[in-house]
Amino acid sequence: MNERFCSRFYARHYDELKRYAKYFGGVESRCECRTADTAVRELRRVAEQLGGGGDGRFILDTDDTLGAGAYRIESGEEAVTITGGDGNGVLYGTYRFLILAAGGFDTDDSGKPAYSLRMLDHWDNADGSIERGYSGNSLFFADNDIKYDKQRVADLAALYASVGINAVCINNVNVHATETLFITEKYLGKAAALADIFADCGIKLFLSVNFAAPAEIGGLDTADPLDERVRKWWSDTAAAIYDKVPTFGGFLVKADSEGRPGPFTYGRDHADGANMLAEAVAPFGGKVVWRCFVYNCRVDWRDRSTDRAKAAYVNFKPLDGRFDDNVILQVKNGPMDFQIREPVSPLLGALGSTRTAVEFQITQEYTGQQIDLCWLVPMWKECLDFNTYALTGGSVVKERITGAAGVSNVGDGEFLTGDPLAAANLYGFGRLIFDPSQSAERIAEEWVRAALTTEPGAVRTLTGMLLRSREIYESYTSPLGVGWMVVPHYHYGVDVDGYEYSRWGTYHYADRDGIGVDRTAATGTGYVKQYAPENGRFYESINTCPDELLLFFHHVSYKHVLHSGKTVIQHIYDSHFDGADEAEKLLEEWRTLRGRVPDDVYEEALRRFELQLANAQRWRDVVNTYFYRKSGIPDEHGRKIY
Ligand code: GCV
Repeated sequence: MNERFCSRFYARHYDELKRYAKYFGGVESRCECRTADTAVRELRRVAEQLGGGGDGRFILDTDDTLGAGAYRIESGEEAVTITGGDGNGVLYGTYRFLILAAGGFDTDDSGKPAYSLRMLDHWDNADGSIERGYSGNSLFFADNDIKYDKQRVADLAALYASVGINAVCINNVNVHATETLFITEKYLGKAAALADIFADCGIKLFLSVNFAAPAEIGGLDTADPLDERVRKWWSDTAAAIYDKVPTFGGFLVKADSEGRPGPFTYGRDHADGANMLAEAVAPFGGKVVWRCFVYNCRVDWRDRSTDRAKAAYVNFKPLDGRFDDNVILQVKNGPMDFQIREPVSPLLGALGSTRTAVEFQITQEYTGQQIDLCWLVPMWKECLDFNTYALTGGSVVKERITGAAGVSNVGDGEFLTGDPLAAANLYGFGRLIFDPSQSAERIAEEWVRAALTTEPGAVRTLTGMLLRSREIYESYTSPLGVGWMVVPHYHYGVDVDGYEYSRWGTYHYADRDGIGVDRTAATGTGYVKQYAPENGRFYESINTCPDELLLFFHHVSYKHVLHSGKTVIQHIYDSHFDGADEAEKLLEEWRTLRGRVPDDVYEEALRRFELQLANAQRWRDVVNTYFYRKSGIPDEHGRKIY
């Protein structure tokens, strides 16, 4: 039997779906498009899985007044009618019905995507490895080639569509030699076949491109974006791509970043670079998603005036308004690099005349690597709900962006997301960017019920674990927003000084008296000036800066008293003791779920909760010992510090 309904991602027992069996007698589609056809096939497959249906049926229809991607689900005695604003809406509505039904929710629902770009970025390499991947190897590549299991990719596309994703970039933004060739004749046929699988689910395929491709593979002596030969090369390349892949979405670009080539080499700026590519894909309706993760990764740690946090704003703010309409700037949620706690990037409030997408990292590079439980939706929500005060009215991040991209956390391992519970991050990302007004609680509960269990006690336990997990992870890792303190390059596990004397610009500046980075306008790097005054003033003053970001913005004494009433040093001790205790509680709670969630999920996650506890205890002991030795201040409660 052909299992689908997104394979094993959602309910595997189909118990709740059986309550709707009467509708699975047939599907009447009044739409003529491939995504609606996918919906028909999906419903038939579920019918088969349920062992047939009753006299009722599904009616699939479109009503373009609803808008692109929108859907409405209405149940009657005889039929469930799923109406989409277009074919994608029909498919989204179909999956929404199945998810809500599997989770035991009311299935009458409607929705409309908040953004036109809802993207997943894969950092997959042609050799099959995945940069910052914790779930096995690539689902798209192996042996320096585009090679994949058709069924698994089709399952993945269905899963992505089930949460409304409409764009996927399949290769790493760090484009190596083989991937540079993906835009050439040799690979385009294979890329086209992949794009076709995604197109069945309304998803456009993007490729990350190497900015220096005209010189590296095009036979030119330059990749200067203002050189006519270079522009022609990209235009011809785009035409060849669209000839083979008519549904192609466009290019994703990491330029002048961490060793990647870019327009700076030729004395040009990022608007010159992005617009050149935009012009090449524009005739075909393509887009250029251009990353703002541009910073100097070769700084001298002795130079206290440089500040990596300032880089994206410095590089892109002056270019506001110069980008073509089909360029979307992709801005990481924070100014540094996907740490567990960062302020919202000031660039997200600063680009009034440029299309912008926020970039979140679903793969848990710095947030537990799919070993430690860390559900990221609450963190992403904070970013989307942040008022930038950049304009009067409409200044909240979620109202200013035209899309969002997430760095995907999937791979070819037994569980698509490594840790089966990390699937909640993938689900949460899709749902949140489809409709950012939803609460984290609701999203967590939906995933738990659709994916694992509808037993009320277990749902409460699991939802609670997800909702607490980000703060637990934060409490035993680096304190009060200062970030890093991880094992260099690998980024899992504690190494307080791992990056302290390196070139990456990621410092905590701890000495015997205090810790933190002074980013104030008065005495520090001046980073706070990148915010609108309402936010800048708030962060500038040690009296109003929120505790959780204090060390991001200020260098303070260990004896500084937080709003919580604790000193900084006591907070460090307490949060690390508490964090390790909480990690132990997560393990204990998980143990109560034996036999109440699928066995394989239970065993796999159990192993990870045990590793998480060991990790949290090590962080606790290393961080507490480090700061005790630095400060010489004992723990008020006399607990064991080494
Ligand atoms: C794809 C961080 C990661 C890199 C990643 C980079 C980026 O620095 O450690 O692996 O490269 O971000 O977002 O480009």
